[in-house]
Amino acid sequence: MKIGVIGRTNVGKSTFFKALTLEDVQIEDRPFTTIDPNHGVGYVTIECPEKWFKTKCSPHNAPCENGIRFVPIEVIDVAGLVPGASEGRGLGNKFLSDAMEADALIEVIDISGTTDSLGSHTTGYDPGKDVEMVRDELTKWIASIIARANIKSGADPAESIYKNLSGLKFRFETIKDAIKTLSIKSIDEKSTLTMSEYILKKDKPITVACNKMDATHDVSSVIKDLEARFDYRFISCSAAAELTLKEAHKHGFISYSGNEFVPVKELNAEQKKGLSIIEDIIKKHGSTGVQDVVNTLIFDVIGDKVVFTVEDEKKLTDGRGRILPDAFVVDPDANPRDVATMVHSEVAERYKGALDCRTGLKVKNDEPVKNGQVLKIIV
Ligand SMILES: Nc1nc2c(ncn2[C@@H]2O[C@H](COP(=O)(O)OP(=O)(O)OP(=O)(O)O)[C@@H](O)[C@H]2O)c(=O)[nH]1
Ligand SMILES: [Mg+2]
Repeated sequence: MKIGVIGRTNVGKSTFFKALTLEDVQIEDRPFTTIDPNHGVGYVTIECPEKWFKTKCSPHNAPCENGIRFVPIEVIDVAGLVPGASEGRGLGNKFLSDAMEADALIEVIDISGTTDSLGSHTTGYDPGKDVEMVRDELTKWIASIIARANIKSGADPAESIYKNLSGLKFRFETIKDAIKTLSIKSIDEKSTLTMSEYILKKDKPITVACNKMDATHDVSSVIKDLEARFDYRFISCSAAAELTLKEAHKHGFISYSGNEFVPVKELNAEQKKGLSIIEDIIKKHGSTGVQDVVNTLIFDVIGDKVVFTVEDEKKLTDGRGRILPDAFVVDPDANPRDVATMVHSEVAERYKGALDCRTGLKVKNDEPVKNGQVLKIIV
């Protein structure tokens, strides 16, 4: 699973990315700070099954903090876009192909309305304009690639279009579905646009991170307005607040887990003041929202699941005696055999079945696994 962080320039994409990955990236209050994409590892979170099993985990691939497991996912932060990007304006459409490396997208918008369509300072800017712009630029750009497909008479149009879109991680099935469902008969301006919309919706699910909520007067009415206008999930967040807390935690000033933090070192007046502002944000909104954006995208919008795997169903250990060591993000329809493939190709080859460690019962080989399930793969 790879998530792309996209959006108009100067909305806080790199701040959001850094808050997830703690990679050292450039953040500045000006347009086009990011040019080349940044790659890192972020996490989706889920309750650790240790509590249910009344044990204590010893994680391997997915760290655990206060009963919350952090399951790794790849994240890319790309250059920002401006209106006309699909035709080369701003940093052009290179960023668009960088973003298509991802299986799903977090679109960051600035709900404080203090930056305009070109990323310059303003007041009262409507963030919905950016949602429209990003949707239109992505759609037009993909449509222009579909339009270049060289469909020879008698050939399967899906194959030519798929070939043209290669590297952008669209599925062949989706392209075939689009042609059938939309009854596409010819490649023209209208058909390429509707096809582009269809395949983007299916293969690049989006959740919108409504960033800078700390600088926004009435967050809920902005979100309500956006929800009435667009068919996306909108989650408010403050990437800057999350980044401050993660860095303070990393450097041993505070302990931050879940939606709470406590100082663990004597703090100076400036640090205390900064943290008290963030405390107010959390009191008002429940959290900084950053992790909620990721979890909403993974679990609610895509429907992916997290599955834990063990070798010994009684001790819940792997071959090295680590308790509940590994967790994987799997597709919505992944079955136990697919989970075995994620553990190791060798495990998949020797796969004989799987046990649900909570019930002790065998699970069906062709049924989708459940979120939070602990499986022993029988080999
Ligand atoms: N108030 C507030 N400011 C933020 C927040 N997140 C980011 N910013 C500020 O927004 C400005 C732009 O941040 P970046 O992360 O560089 O934005 P970007 O979208 O990556 O910008 P480009 O790469 O230039 O497209 C910086 O001054 C950040 O400190 C937030 O949650 N609240
Ligand atoms: Mg950036």
